[in-house]
Amino acid sequence: MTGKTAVLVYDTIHGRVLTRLEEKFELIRVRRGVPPSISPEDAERVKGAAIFGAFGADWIDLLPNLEIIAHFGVGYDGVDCAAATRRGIIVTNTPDVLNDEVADSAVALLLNTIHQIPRVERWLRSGDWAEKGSCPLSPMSMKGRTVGLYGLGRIGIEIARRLEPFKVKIAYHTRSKREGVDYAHYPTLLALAEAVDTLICIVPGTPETHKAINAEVLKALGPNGVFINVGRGTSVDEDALIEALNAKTLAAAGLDVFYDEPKVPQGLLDAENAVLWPHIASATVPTRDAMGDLVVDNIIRWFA
Ligand code: NAP
Ligand code: 8YV
Repeated sequence: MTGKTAVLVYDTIHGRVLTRLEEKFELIRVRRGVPPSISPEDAERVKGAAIFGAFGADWIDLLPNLEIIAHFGVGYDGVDCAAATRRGIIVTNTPDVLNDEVADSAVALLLNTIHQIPRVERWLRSGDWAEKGSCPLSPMSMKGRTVGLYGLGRIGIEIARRLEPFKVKIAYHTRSKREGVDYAHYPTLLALAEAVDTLICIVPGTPETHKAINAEVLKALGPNGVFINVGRGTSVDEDALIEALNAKTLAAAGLDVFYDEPKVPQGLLDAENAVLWPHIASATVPTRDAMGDLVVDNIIRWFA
């Protein structure tokens, strides 16, 4: 016991969070992804929690004096907010500081997918270029595309702005039309998918967006269609996506996020027309440090 306020942290949280929290708080480190495990004495002392991903009622109910859950990441989809709200526990997240990084990554993933960059790099590294000659062409191009954004919030708008110089048409679907933009707004996701050939998902994971990107939406993109996901994997019916990729009713997909991370279905791993990233859209040291600082600042401000 140190006399300092005790904060529970996942042992694998970004290092900057640990370093900065240690300066002011007593850290109670727990393992992520296992059933909750903490001594009753420690549980009693915990007043704050710095977490990422899942933090359910099983944890919240164990901590009688918890005041704040500071989530490392945008949104609250892993946190049982209903359980937190019942207890009057504040929940914070880390928006804005990663907008540019995630938007850059979204454009990179789109280009990687359309130009089949992982495949062409394998062609060079395997020696095929020297042995077999020029590598087979990508059937897809950015030229003439209409890009639909499912979500036009803090990150969505940054993606849209970055796409303008590519001379593509831009449209979007959100529940409320966004003020101050000229992009075409569609009232439903299906109407958007019918109007575009490229769909970028950047909505939060909520019950409303759960598996919203289904067989019908994917089919509407057409055989030249490209689907990019930098939002949440829970927004996608992955079985339908695998079927569309295999049947080539969809040309390609670029995915940074998956339904049940870190598990990636074999059907996606086997799909040559999919580019797969391990949830790294915000993963640079400067951006993760900025997210970590926001987690710590939220906790410091709360206890101040
Ligand atoms: P944001 O500013 O809250 O924007 C969310 C957008 O989604 C808004 O345009 C919102 O518009 C729309 N939306 C929400 N629910 C919707 C629904 N049911 N139907 C249609 N549109 C809906 O959030 P953000 O900061 O841009 O972040 C978006 C999400 O990206 C985060 O919640 C997180 O899940 C994900 N993310 C992923 C990474 C990564 O590493 N891959 C990094 C950061 C964030 P309306 O409210 O008008 O519908
Ligand atoms: C992180 C993210 O990878 O901020 C988010 O919402 O999805 C990513 O920036 C994640 O939060 C780290 O666990």
